[in-house]
Amino acid sequence: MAPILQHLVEMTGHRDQLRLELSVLQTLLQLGTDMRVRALEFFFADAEVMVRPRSWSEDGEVITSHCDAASDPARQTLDELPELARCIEQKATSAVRADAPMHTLWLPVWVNDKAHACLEITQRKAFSRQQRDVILGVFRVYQNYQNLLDYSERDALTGLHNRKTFEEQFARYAAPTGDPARAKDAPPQQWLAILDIDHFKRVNDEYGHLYGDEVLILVANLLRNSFRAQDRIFRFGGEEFVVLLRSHTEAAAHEAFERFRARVKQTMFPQIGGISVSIGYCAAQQGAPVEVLGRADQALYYAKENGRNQVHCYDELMRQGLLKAQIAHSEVELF
Ligand code: GH3
Ligand code: MG
Ligand code: MG
Repeated sequence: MAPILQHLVEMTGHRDQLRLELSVLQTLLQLGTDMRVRALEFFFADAEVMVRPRSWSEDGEVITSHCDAASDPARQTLDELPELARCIEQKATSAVRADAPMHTLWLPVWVNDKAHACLEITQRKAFSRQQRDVILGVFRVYQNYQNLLDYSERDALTGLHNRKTFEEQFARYAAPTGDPARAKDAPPQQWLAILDIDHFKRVNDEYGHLYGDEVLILVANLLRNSFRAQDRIFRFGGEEFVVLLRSHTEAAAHEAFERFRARVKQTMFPQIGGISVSIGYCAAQQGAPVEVLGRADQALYYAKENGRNQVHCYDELMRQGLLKAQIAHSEVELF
């Protein structure tokens, strides 16, 4: 089989966005000599669009960054790459820069009118027509496949990540970030929260399933607008959502979840009026995903048992001895 076909077969065999990205870079590397490729990630920081390399080629190998986007020393503003900035603004499919002796080709990855990432190819000679055609062909296969993968990872109603993707993202997200030897400050801690809409069954019973669905979509939008781009939000099923949040302190994590709770409480939902959410969260560093989820769930259960519309931290409840008391109580009831 021709090497390029072999690479395409390998590329479309992946079920994970990051491996797919590494694989497309590896494929592109076959299309020229003396070529360098990078996958750039776009993100917001300090009200500016930033760019940073997420993975790149080095001596023919493709490697990926272990840095958090927001604290990546290799980050720069999009304005520092004016050709690319113009391309994004015009929603164009590609941009080039001939900065002798180097030639650069950028291919933004568009998803629903938004560019989240961009492939960058740099080489010493100008891109020939034929070379560009092949590169664009590979890129289109990549983009189609990526869209398909993205679709399978999202919940159809809210567009949030679904439960299927949680474990994989948890492993990547909860792992320590950056090189601790190089980091000036300690990396932020990870927190996991489970959010559950209070008395949601009543919404369905009183107004019907379609109105219930509308509430779920609006709550998902509130979630997207309330947390930062580097936080991860999932719809876990029904009216339950999970947030993976980065924060240096428990107090700051609490504040973020509390702000969200208050925001839901203040929101008027069409026809239905007000609703509320209960939130349980815990530190996410220790244990398998199921153990961490179990701890957050205990804190959520405590919130539900104590009047709903509140935020509780598992670690704090343990410090206060409140969860032990509750478990002992339920054991008495059980037996
Ligand atoms: P609590 O405060 O204890 O959480 O009460 P609740 O009524 O929210 O809890 P319960 O788990 O009993 O009810 C959840 C309801 O969510 C039941 C189910 O019909 C509804 N539900 C689950 N998925 C969907 C969905 O996709 N759309 C709609 N409209 N309703 C859903
Ligand atoms: Mg529930
Ligand atoms: Mg509920």
